[in-house]
Amino acid sequence: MLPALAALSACSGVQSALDPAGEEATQVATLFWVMTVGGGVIWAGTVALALYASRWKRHAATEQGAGRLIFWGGVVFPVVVLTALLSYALWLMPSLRPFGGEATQGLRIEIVGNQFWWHVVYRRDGAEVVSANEVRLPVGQRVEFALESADMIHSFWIPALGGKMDLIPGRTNRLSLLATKAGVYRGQCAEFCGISHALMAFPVVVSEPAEFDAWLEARTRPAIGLDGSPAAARLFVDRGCGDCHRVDGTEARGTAGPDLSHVGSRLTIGAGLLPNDDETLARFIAHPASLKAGSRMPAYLDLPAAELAEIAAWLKGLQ
Ligand code: HEC
Ligand SMILES: [Cu+2]
Repeated sequence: MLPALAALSACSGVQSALDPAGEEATQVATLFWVMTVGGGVIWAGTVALALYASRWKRHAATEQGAGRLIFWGGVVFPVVVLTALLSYALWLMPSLRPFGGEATQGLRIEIVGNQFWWHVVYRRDGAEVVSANEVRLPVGQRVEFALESADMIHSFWIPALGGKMDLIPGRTNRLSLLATKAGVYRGQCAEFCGISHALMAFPVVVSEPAEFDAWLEARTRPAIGLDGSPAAARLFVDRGCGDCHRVDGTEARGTAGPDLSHVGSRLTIGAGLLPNDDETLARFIAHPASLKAGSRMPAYLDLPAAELAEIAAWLKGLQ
């Protein structure tokens, strides 16, 4: 009973393919239920027949009668049922991968998978907004994704919105999603890519188009809190953080790590690892690998606590 309950509790919530909030995910969920019910009916029929056979008083069946049973029950029935289920699945396939064009209203999101974080670029009407480890989408608008990888094969999967698609080095894969319900969901890398693969997730925020537009527009400018602490901004560059991270409006121009231009406004840090606040930021910066094995960011255990707190507070202020 308990394992069954535990299994079922995974069927709702922010990362469930059975609790769809997008057009593609709804089709996947429908396909799942049709296949499950179809399989269930056949299973029940088989069990009923087996029970019937085990209780059946022996009486001679004619060879003709047995032949008829085998023909209808063993050939016609499975062929009809399997053809129907397969045709239904094949009929759904083209609509599960609808592509771009004018239907996407010009919003394109490029995702680059890295061990173990996501580089995210929004493009619309020539504007470019760089972010990381979080995806924001307008509700009711089709969005096109271009998926690439910088190292391993990763897989981009937002179960509540649609099916998964691999990120393959040297290739650009395309995916399109239409979110139908506003809310906060969770995406996850779905292809083993190294020791912290399981910790390579990201929040997905689906909001009303006007809210999304305002959010995107604000991201085209340097963060509000950029001048909050000139000392911390200086430290960030002097300590080499800027060699790997970009912060719009400063000298920090690195690309080996996530863009931190508006990191303070993200829901999580470390790709869905921890809630985003001063304390978790400081912990992550001091020793990423103790929170996330194999993390490509070096430890900063030699950084004085006061400097660490100052940098963390400044980053949290980058809204
Ligand atoms: C050698 C490159 C490198 C340097 C130098 C570096 N980082 Fe990082 N940083 C990374 C990488 C790679 C990640 C992604 C780690 C992961 O999630 O696995 C990261 C992640 C982060 C994150 C979490 C970002 C997010 O989107 O959740 C913060 C915050 C951060 N670094 C701050 C700093 C600070 C502050 C410094 C300087 C004291 C610094 N980093 C120096 C490479 C670097
Ligand atoms: Cu992975």
